[in-house]
Amino acid sequence: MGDKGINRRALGALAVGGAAAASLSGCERAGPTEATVKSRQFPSDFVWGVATAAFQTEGSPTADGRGATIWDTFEKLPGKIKDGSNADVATDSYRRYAEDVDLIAGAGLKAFRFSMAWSRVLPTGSGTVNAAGLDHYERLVDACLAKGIAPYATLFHWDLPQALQDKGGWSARDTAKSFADYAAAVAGRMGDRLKHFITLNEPAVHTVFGHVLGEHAPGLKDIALLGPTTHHMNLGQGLAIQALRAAHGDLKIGTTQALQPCRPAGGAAAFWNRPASSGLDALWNRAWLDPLLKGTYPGLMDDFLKGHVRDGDLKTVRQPIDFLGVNYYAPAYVKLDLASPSHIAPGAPPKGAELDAFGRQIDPSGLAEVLKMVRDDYGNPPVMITENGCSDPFGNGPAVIDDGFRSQYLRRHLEAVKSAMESGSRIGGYFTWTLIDNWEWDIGYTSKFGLVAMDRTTGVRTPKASYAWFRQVATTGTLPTA
Ligand code: IFM
Repeated sequence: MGDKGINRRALGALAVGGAAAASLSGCERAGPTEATVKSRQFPSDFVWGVATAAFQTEGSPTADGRGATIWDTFEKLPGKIKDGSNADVATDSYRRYAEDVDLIAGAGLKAFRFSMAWSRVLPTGSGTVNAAGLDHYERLVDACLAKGIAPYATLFHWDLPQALQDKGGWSARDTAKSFADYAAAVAGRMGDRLKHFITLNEPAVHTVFGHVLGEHAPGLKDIALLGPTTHHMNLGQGLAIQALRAAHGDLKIGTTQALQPCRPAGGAAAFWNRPASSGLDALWNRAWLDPLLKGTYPGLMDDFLKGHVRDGDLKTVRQPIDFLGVNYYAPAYVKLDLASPSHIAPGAPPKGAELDAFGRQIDPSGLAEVLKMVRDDYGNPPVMITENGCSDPFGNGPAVIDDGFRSQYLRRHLEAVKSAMESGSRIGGYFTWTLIDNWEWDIGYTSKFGLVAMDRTTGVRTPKASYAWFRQVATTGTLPTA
């Protein structure tokens, strides 16, 4: 590893080491993970909601002139999706959106975070707007408003139009401009009613898993794409925020980042793992937060970004936002690996750690840690928790309806949220992931995160125990003790 801590070679090795991560054992013991709260009562204006994404739920991939996306292409490649499935039906929410909205209202929730499929609005990513695609989202927005639910629309949740990918995707600078045009088309049509926008969802995941590891669409494995993809997504976000504000001055605009504390495997004593964890922190967390909130990139990214950042870009990227969306599931562990050329690789959670279905540590203290980072390192911006939740154990079996484990996961993470608020974090809401068991990207239907189960033959929806639990929390604003 060079003196910059992480470089192209280093990240390449991290990618290679990814698959082996689960089998490596940590050498420190799991520490305490729970937060303590002074009061279990959330403020009366705290926003309770649920989050979904277009590709994972809508189905109807060619309806009303929708163009192909990179996930339509990727899911059909042999061996890419764990259960060989595709999202052609998913939760059928393009057609059954009104039922979904009824379920959200039935849970007493006042906000719905969904994403729009760029290729429904602009089938080839740029150029002519498809009015029929916008009609669908207008119907969805109106259905929410009619039930007193605030719609929060994410503009990009990984389903890039294939036509743009054919021209280089996010590694091409022009995609940033097309993204702003798409944002303007949406706001121009419905910004009079749709007041909450989220520009990007978890761009770090899309960049690393889609362009470096090849495990997500577009399925590329090229470390040289890390810099341009990161920068053009940041640039596109800046241009889109400008376009949204130009369309309607009263919009509330945020971005959603997958924040993870990056911890050296083996704990603080394993000081040799620290440069690796700082490197991951730079490209995973700070390459998105720093340019947006400070107008700079972390120095550890210099090697990747060389030649891609033009004069004036960082001014465009640094736009005022109304809230920072934080998605949190688990901390990341990183270790020095002398067997790899770069000496870095993913590490394992500490021994004895409680693990989720993905083999990651269930650790609410990681959420507290990223919220503290946002508070202390980034000027304490308003935050919305835009995703948090857990999956059933993986498999093709039926969903677990009596899912007390999910309510416990949510309760423990909500305690971390409340505790952070008591320490000064400006957190305005919490969206759980997700409403209905849906299509979980490269692992298909084997993972189930929903408050509601779905029969994939009939489409019939069955609320789980966690649905009633979350309703109780959302309608009273009070966290139960167990
Ligand atoms: O399903 C995903 C979502 O699309 C992005 N955030 C994490 C979720 C669970 O893995």
